[in-house]
Amino acid sequence: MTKTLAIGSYNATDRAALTDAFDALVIEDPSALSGLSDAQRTDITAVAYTGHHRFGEAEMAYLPNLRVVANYGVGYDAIDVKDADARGIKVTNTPNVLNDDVADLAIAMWLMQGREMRLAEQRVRSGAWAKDGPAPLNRKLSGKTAGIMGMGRIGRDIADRLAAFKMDIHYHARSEKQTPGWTYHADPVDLARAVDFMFVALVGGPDTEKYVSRDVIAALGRDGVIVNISRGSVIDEEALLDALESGGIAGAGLDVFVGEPQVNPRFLKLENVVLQPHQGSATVQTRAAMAQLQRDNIAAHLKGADLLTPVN
Ligand code: 8YV
Repeated sequence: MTKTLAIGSYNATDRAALTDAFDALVIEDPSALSGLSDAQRTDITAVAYTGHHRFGEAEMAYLPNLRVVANYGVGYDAIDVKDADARGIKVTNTPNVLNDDVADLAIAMWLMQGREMRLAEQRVRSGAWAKDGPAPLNRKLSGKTAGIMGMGRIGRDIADRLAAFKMDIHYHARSEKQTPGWTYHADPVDLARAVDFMFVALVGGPDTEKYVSRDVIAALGRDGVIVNISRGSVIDEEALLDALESGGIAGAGLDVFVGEPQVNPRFLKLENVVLQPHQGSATVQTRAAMAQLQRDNIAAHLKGADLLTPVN
């Protein structure tokens, strides 16, 4: 019997790597735990987890000898770490290997929305450019003021990219960080008030639910653009939609949504939003690196060695 259970929807390459390396049992989502035999469940000591279904006490209770949950992704908000702690279960994630891709997409969405490239491309494709002339002028982006909400590894990589656009960089985090002269704001509303564009790079989970609140969105103002590459849950989505519909802010670039992959249909009617299908880390190279790091954590556990990237 195998000690490793893979839970979630893996691509063929990653699924084969898990079964080749660990003879892993694979189930599509945690609801299939109840279908495992007693012998299968008691043999499992490691879970390779991917996806956004909740994995907490109820799911852990099916696996009495579980010792490690190795998450595929840097965000592990689907996994209840408090429940894991209570059972002496370690949780690992896949930090750093995806920073560049996620930061690149944040900048791409900012440029696409800020320079209204989606509407401009429609003007070319529809023939309106030839028929009605050039698109209306849009606004200069370089040299303005950018705010990073959450100065972790990805937030820092976004800020480093923005420095190349000659931006005045401000940020909010739980505490002030060592930075090359960026302006710290202890309060998220103060940050929003001070910047033209806001990049949301917060850790998902209960502590950051709607952290980008209606007040934060209002403080960003009518010319503001919000870019979110973290989790849909960190923004008050109803407040964001109200502001986008009313002109309370100019636009947004969103790679993550509450209830994804189902997206609030109000977003689909908006012309001032760039919508992406949670593809921040979705390149061949980065997903391979994430999968390898997930497997390396499981291999370390099975050998009794130190885990590479524990979060608890
Ligand atoms: C992946 C992510 O889309 O790393 C994360 O937290 O959100 C992305 O890299 C996701 O984890 C894959 O399930």
